Amino acid sequence: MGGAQGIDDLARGVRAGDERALARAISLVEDGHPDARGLLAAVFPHAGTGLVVGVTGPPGAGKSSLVDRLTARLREQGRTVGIVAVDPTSPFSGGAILGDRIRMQAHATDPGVFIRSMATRGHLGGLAAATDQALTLLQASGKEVILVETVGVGQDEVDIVGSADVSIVVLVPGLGDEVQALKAGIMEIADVFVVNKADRDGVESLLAEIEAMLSLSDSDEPPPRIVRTVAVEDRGTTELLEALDELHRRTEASGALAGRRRHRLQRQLERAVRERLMGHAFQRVLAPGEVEKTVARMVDRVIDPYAAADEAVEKMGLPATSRRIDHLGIAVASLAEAVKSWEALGFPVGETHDVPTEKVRAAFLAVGESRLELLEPTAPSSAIARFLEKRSGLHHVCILVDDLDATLAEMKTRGVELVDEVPRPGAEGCRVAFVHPRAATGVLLELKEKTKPPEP
Ligand SMILES: Nc1nc2c(ncn2[C@@H]2O[C@H](COP(=O)(O)OP(=O)(O)O)[C@@H](O)[C@H]2O)c(=O)[nH]1
Ligand SMILES: [Mg+2]
Repeated sequence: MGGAQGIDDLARGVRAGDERALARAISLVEDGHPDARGLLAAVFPHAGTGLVVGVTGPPGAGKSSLVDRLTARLREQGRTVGIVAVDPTSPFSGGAILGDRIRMQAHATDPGVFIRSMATRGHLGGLAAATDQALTLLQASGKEVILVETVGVGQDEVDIVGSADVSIVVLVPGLGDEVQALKAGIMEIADVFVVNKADRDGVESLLAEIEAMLSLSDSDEPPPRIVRTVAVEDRGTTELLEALDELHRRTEASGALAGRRRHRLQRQLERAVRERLMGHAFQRVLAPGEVEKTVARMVDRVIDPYAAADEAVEKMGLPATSRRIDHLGIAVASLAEAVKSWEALGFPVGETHDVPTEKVRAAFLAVGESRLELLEPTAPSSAIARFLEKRSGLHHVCILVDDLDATLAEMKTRGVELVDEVPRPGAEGCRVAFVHPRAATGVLLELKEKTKPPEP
């Protein structure tokens, strides 16, 4: 396709609900085509409505059969439907999708239904990103309900189901420890449990298993509904749709639905930033030759993965970490005298404050982006008092770190002599820890965590 005109036409086609335009648009986003970006920008203002229903569960549970039956119900009510089958294990020619296609044939000629399967493609952002974009396109096309079928294995799929407006988990009796096996990740996000194939033995024990699992939850939310269905006989599907609609109304009224949608947008932002940064990284600093050289140094144990990442990030022109000098601490016998001296030098000194845990009184003065801290002991037992018995002047250097626990843990593995192995409360409500002067060329080092925004 070519240029802005082509994109405009395609966007118009999508918004009009044109089936061929939608199919082409979804292919573009799935392939990571350069035109996809402009297309998404054009339709984005018109997306955001249309209920996204995630349908997940093990292969063969009857998800496609349920989607088919729900679609029939929705169409009877005059509602338009989009169906996205996410199946990374099975490309287009795969058996499962083929089966779905045949089953869905009844809807295939209905202009109120659009059916599409997605498979993993190699481009950055992966399946979850491509699925989000397909949902945006389907919403922009005016589909009122969008059913997303996934088998719920792998992080991508958990992400997809987790960001649906409503999530259905489909289970069937007689599969043994299925509830146990699904527990990780998927069970927590279920809004509705469907016990499908309720024509089979073992329904009661599966229901008991689900109830037992739900009774362990400490959530304040109302517990998920459990609905029994026999998809092939179209039994229970009306109740299932009622449960979905009821949930929709309730979460819309409570604001929970808006919250989920905000969360989905936030994840899209994070994913897009990650994708952009990684694209930049692979182009600039992780080009094939560069990667090999760095990995060779890692193989030789010359550099560790984190230091290598710091190098790469620095080459991208970004600060590797936000470490910087927060302040220099100066021990003084009299704070009042020290304030006078520094103000005479032309540095206004801020308010005096007591730090009872350290038995000191302190005041800060700004020097550009950094600061000096003047420290006067308030008791003979304070560290500052003992320091002043031997000398005066520079007492410590304080460095700001992102993650104090991680910094301490790393220093510990390097055998650094720490005064504090566990952080303690310091001035200005921040957590701090000291490194022994023996480990830092004779200077007492204070590490401070940036737990609140730096002062202006
Ligand atoms: N006995 C019985 N079979 C069902 C039921 N629902 C679906 N099936 C069958 O189970 C098989 C798998 O169904 P399908 O919808 O493809 O499952 P999916 O892999 O979860 O999408 C098919 O042969 C269906 O006909 C049901 O409620 N009862
Ligand atoms: Mg299926």
